[in-house]
Amino acid sequence: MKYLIIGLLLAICSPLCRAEDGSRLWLRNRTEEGKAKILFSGTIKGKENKQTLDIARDELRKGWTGRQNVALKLDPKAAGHDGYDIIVGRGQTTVASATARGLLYGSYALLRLQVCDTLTEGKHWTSTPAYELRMLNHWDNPDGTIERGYAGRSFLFEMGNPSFEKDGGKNRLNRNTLVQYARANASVGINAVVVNNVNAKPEMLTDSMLHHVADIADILRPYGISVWMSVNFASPKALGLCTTADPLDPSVVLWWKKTADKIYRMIPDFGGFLVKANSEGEPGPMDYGRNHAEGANMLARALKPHGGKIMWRAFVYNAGGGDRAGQAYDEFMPLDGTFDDNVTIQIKNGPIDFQPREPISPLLLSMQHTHTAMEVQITQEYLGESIHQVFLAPMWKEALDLTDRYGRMPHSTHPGGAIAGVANVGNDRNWTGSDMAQANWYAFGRLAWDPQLTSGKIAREFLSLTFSSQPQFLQAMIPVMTHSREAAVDYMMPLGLHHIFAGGHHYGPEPWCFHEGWREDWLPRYYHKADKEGIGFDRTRGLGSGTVEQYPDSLRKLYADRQNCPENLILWFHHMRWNETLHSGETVWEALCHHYDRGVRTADNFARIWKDMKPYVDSQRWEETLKRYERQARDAWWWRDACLLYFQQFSQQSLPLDCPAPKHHLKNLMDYSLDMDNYSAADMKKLP
Ligand code: BDP
Repeated sequence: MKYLIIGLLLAICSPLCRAEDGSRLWLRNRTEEGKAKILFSGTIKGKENKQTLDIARDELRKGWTGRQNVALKLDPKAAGHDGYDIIVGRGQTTVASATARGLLYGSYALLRLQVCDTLTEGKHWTSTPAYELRMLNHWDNPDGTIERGYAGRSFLFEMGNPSFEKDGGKNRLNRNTLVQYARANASVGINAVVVNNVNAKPEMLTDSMLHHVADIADILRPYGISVWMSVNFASPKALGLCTTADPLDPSVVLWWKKTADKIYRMIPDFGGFLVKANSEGEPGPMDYGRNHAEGANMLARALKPHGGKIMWRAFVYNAGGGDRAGQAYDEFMPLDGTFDDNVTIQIKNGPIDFQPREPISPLLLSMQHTHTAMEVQITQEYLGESIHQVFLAPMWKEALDLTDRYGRMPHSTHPGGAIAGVANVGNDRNWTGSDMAQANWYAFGRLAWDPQLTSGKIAREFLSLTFSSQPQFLQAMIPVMTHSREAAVDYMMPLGLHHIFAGGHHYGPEPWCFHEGWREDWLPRYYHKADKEGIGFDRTRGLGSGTVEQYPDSLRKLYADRQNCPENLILWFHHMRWNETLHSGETVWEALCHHYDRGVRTADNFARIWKDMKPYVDSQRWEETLKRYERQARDAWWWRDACLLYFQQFSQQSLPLDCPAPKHHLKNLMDYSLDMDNYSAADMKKLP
């Protein structure tokens, strides 16, 4: 009896048994008020800085479990650019910075180190951010929906959902949700937020919406976060205030100037505008015969007196404009050097569109006289939404490393250096739809601060802070996370294949996808070009599209040469014969089969490993995560069978002997259509 009671008590008290809903993210190691004192020295000026310092103190008071006192030291000689120094001294740990924001970042860093490192006397760390602007781009719409969002609805815009409180008939922001969101961002160094979708509605610039955005800005400001907006280039015309949106028309210039003045009266530290122009049907300067620079500079000049900036996107491709992969370069390179100093060209990491693997965008490497920023996608539009557990740090590092090595304009050091990530958060309790997807939000912030961090280190930090720092758990799960992106590439589109998704939702495989009337470059066949001869997109000069020529010399030589082109991009740059031999000694067909198989095996293995993690994780998150790993493993088979059976029609070859027989029939897969609106990880029955 005695043992039963003790057992019951243990069970009730054990943190593993307590369900966790994931809402506390990686910030869950909060204790009751610690014993140590949090001290401060220095002279703090301004209300905002004081608020920021108060937050730093509060975080340490609640999160610091050490016995030593912590001294926050505002010191002009300490790390600048919002960086920090941490010194573990005798009897006291010091966090020093030249700015209040630096003290906040240093405090979060100390709390992280307390879990992920050992704080022995004499140790010290100095860290400054690589990018000045570390931005999240929300694709949230004023009606509360989120484009490519897989974590519920918007907590920034939805009027009337649980994130909002009714207030005398008016809907106001839920302050607490925004504070938690701000903490999460600040804890990983994110310091700028674009609140709305790049496919922007003109009504974003109405007074009531601006007031709403100003409210958001007030809450985020003490956390060091500036607020930005996406704007619709045709706003002055669409709102009926001008007869045109021509950027050279004086009435348009004046309208934007007045609008900017108004915004800065409401939000003095407003960051600026993000603009998607002349892309996928959005309006832009080219509607009036003007170029991107004329459009961007006109807006930039309206914001300049207030210190505001323009992020102008280079995601452009016109029907009939040649190889889609080459169009951003063709459109923007001739304009290099014509953009104003407060304009940054925001360029997706790859030349097409956030595919599981793309080569680096040649535009990112080539602009020399223009500020550029890389845009990555945190939300998993093309990587299994919030169902597949794919850790994206390895993918982003691939792009960051190449930009570092081959970029003409060292992206991280030029003034105004920026990086943007399309957010994966919504009003789901766990913010990101799945607990593991939080890792991608975390990783984006950490890499934006320090692109030199390894994926393994970021995974270790995330797992320790969010789930458990038990060595057995970390040993098992760090490799799962760091291999997960390559596994997804293997079971979705290996060897440089791209864009062979189902049209519309982009979740499942559909290499055969065809819709009457769709643009050719929205169809998978445009990208895989499978035929009796072989498979792959020839982008070399001569018979191919020639866009490989857009790369700097050393990369161009590498990619253009089918003998030396990295195997993981071979079908991106070359149309290969089915029986052509690769470096591995396999034929293209064999390699394709083996990659798909490896993906399936690895995904199966992830689910098995997670099953064994039960002792280390609370039941709620363990179960939710298990469902997703199992779903992912099943989807991997679906992908593999769909693609191999489809391509087999062209290769006319049987699967290699070591490949298992397919589980599905091609016809069933082709007849099947997934209703993504009613699809969830829990829903195991819906698959073919
Ligand atoms: C694509 C998305 C689309 C976005 C577009 C963009 O499918 O929803 O609007 O990118 O980045 O990946 O503008």
